[in-house]
Amino acid sequence: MAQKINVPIIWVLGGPGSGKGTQCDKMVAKYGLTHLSSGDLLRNEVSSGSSRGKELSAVMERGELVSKQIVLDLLKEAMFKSLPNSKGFLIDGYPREKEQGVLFEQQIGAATLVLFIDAAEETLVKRLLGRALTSGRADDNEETIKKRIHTFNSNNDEIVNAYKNKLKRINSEPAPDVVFKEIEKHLDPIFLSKL
Ligand code: UP5
Ligand code: MG
Repeated sequence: MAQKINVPIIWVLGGPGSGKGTQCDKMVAKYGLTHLSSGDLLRNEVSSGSSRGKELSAVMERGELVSKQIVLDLLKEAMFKSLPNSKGFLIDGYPREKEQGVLFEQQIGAATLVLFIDAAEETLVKRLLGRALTSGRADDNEETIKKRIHTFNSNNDEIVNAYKNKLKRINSEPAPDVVFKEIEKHLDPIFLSKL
């Protein structure tokens, strides 16, 4: 790939319902970053009605992971499209397995920082069941939530271990504004230090 990403790339990891999207919205508001949610990119593909979208929706409703190359291609396309105007990227919900991280860094660029938004399993379930009342997401039901958590638990330790040098664990049990204060400690030095 000829083009290079010359702005910071932040991966935002965390279990389903941990608050990745909530915290990314806050980071966008404060730092003006480009937020790309892997799940949203996949849901857009599903709502396009394409035949690929139909396959994706079945996998997502089982709480499993879609093929690595599909997610990577969607991310790559979205990143290079917004690159001319971007101060930095928030890659939300990615990587979800170690190999996805390896491919991303080979094909797109190195992650500057990895944020792990962390909350207990009971908290994840409670939040997602709350969100289910209004989200309209096909995977916000008790059975799929269990499977999503299982998929997350099967892969996350390996990712945390592989990226421990640049990973910051953020306790996501408190209220969103309190969680964000923790995140600011890591992002201010990257984005507000050009004095
Ligand atoms: N909430 C948030 N923070 C709170 C706080 N601190 N205190 C109290 N409440 C809080 O938050 C969830 C709910 O909790 C909201 O109601 C919020 O108000 C409240 P949200 O910010 O939406 O959490 P988030 O972590 O973004 O949860 P999400 O459901 O989006 O996480 P998932 O990881 O499950 O979903 P995603 O969209 O990333 O992926 C969906 C599916 O896509 C996957 O299951 C998988 O099938 C597929 N996928 C792949 O296959 N490969 C990929 O690479 C990516 C996705
Ligand atoms: Mg989300």
